[in-house]
Amino acid sequence: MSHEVRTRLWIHNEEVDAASGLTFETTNPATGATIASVARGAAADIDRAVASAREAMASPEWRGMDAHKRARLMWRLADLIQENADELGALETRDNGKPYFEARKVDLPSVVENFRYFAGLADKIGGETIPVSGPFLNYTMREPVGVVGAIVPWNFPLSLAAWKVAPALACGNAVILKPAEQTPLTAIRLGELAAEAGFPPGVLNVVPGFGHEAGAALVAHPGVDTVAFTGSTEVGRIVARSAADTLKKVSLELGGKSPNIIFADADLKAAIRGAGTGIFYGKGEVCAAGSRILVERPVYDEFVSAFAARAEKTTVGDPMDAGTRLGAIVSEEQLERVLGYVEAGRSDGARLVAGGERTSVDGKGNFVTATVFADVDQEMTIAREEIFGPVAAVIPFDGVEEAIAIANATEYGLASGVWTRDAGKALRVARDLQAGTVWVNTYNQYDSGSPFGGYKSSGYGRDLGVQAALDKYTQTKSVWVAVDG
Ligand code: TXE
Repeated sequence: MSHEVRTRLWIHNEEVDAASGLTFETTNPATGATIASVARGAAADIDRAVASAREAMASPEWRGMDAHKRARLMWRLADLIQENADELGALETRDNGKPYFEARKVDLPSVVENFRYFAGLADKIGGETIPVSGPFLNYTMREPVGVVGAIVPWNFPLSLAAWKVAPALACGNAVILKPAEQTPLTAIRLGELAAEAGFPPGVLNVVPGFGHEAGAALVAHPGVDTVAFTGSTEVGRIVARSAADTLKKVSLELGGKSPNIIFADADLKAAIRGAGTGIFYGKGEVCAAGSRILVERPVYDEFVSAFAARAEKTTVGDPMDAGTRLGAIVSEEQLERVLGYVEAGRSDGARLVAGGERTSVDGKGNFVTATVFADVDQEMTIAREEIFGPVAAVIPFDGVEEAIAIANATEYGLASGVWTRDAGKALRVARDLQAGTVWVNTYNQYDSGSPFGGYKSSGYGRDLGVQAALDKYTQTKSVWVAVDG
């Protein structure tokens, strides 16, 4: 990689050390090697970032910027991300452990597309004129909310940052981005590229650091107007509670335990492929992972043996190798969590039909084999709790009613999948599932234009989509003008 890894805070378009002078290490989970020491942002740094962002929001350069120009800056940033996609993809792979082909061929193109999509929105944000009673002209204006705190996790560090930064900038806000402590590197680089694209100082600040330090300070800060959070349900609750003190709006994209329902009349080959993508893509460290695979009894045995064979063929390896399909689990801590769930599956009496082992590449790294448990009961821990790893729980069912009942018997409601050749059945199930996304005869599809977010304990608010962007990142002003006569 030719570009030097950026490791400091990015505030007011400059690299700075943390006020405390402290740093933390970020490691490559595929080798255990330290990649870099990163500045450990905390409350004093959040203060600096907020001051910078508020200055941007008050400045003619940003607040007064022509919307067409804002759109052009976003396009320029998209171009720069594309020009640097090899470097960013490799950095993401080193920091997160995901296969390079996922980072480079899936994540990076979607990040570029995201900035372009929302660049298109930047100069199309208008209000309404409303036919009110009386001699008045009434119209609305959609104004930026102000300073946005964006807190993102480690599973899709750059993509999830883009999901928040792109619409927030399109709507004219200033953003303080707090990446996860496990994967801070691409976010810092994004700050640098935004400056290179021409965004004025303070429009995008990046403060790496720990959740309980930088993250908590960002949520509590009175100078931050809204928080867009993706992470665990547990921390989502803490964020919502803390944000209440300053009455800031929050949006929460949290965990999931998504059902992927396979009916006996499905194209079974396609369903097996889809179930594999659903749980093994991204090492299963995907909030929408199809971690509960519900299979109708007539095809249950056939599915279990074919799916186990598929899991056995999911190649664990060096994330930089083109043939690798399962990379390294992001951290030692997460690996322990995943292995703990494998143990829970065993002791609860589920039948382990594939994987379930810690493994290594060249004797190193946090790897686990693609794991499938069959004969899982909805009451078991592995069917109720988010594992966030490549561990599938296969659950048998009889008929539509039971499928829907099992699918909805979870505190979560992020995503879901349905596999059937019967269109009426698919639509019925899509109607009755309590989930923010339903995929029919496919899985893990995303688009900048289609809203994504949860029902129930999977959170509230949506990422992506024009309406969600306007809801989250603008506020509405109603203007009344008395008209003569
Ligand atoms: O998440 P955290 P963790 C789930 C998944 C995973 C588990 C734990 O099941 O196994 O959560 O992961 C920041 N105030 N998901 O512990 O802690 C933190 O620094 C403000 C699902 O890594 O929620 C990071 O930037 N911020 C999920 C971000 O929150 C705080 C993605 C997420 O970290 C904070 C990640 C605080 N008090 C984990 N504490 C998904 N839905 O995709 C932490 N953070």
